[in-house]
Amino acid sequence: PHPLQRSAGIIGAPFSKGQSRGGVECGPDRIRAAGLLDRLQQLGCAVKDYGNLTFEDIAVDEPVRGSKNVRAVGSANQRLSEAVQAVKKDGHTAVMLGGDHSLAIGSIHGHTAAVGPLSVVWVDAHADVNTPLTSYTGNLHGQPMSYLLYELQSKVPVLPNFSWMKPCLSSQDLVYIGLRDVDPAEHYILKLLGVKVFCMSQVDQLGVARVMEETCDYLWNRAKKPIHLSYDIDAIDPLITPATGTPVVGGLTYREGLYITEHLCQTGLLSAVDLVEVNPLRGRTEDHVHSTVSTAVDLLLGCFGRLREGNHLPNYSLPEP
Ligand code: B3U
Ligand code: MN
Ligand code: MN
Repeated sequence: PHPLQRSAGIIGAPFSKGQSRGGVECGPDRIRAAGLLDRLQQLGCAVKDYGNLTFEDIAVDEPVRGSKNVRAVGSANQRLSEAVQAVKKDGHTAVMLGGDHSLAIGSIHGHTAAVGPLSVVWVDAHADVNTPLTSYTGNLHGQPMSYLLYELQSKVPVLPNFSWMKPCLSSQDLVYIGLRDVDPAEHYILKLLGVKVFCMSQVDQLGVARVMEETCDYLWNRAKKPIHLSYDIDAIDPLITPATGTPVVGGLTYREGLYITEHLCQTGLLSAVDLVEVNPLRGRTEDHVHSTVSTAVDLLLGCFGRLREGNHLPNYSLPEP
């Protein structure tokens, strides 16, 4: 569909308790301040900003089996899930601005609750599929996929403030792109479940165009379902997007990162997008922050039909002399 037929429903999720570095809660406002809404509208995309979520303040949140802020993460994601459901019921493509990647729990849960089974494309340096029992760090932003996958249900303990959610994704409906920092337990899980992974070696080998063709062929082999794109900014090389909590060398180029969004937009199936882990406090210079935030905006514009060849509105006409 033409971008004009699309609309974006934007949810800010200023939440950082899925990891330990302050600043990622400033992501949504920085991305808006970089002109996201105006630039989407210039493309011909209708935009509704649902504002920033507010999160319950949880006074006592002791670690559970080594994992930190479990109650806060559970509660925040419950609110996010409801917000995403409301945006989908209003008919928009949902855009969730994080915040850390633990927010994918509520975003994907809410998206599925509203539209049914999904295909998920997870673009990240990391697999984020630790269970609370395999995590070295205790950070929930490294665990969201383990809560979402049906196949891991028996490996994830019951956690406080998570009773509102149930797994809602089959491992066959998931593709990872950009991986280059995967823990041993995560690697074991990916192999055990036979998850489709295009790690950075495969991006090198195949090129991003073939990766995207194979991603869609793989997902559509089952059925064409609405696509949820969960984009961790740390998938992109830290030379371009350094303002993030856990940068990893050897990432996607700006062009590869953008191509992923353009390709998914052209499928016409993109139904929700997460853009997470932008941390304005992690850039050493203002240039680093600017480069990170403007790349995040460009990725989102790619999701809504911005083309590098140029765009014009369908009612465009040349001025008469
Ligand atoms: N796998 C590690 C590191 C990590 C995951 N996601 C990020 N970092 N951003 C973990 O904490 O589970
Ligand atoms: Mn991530
Ligand atoms: Mn990551």
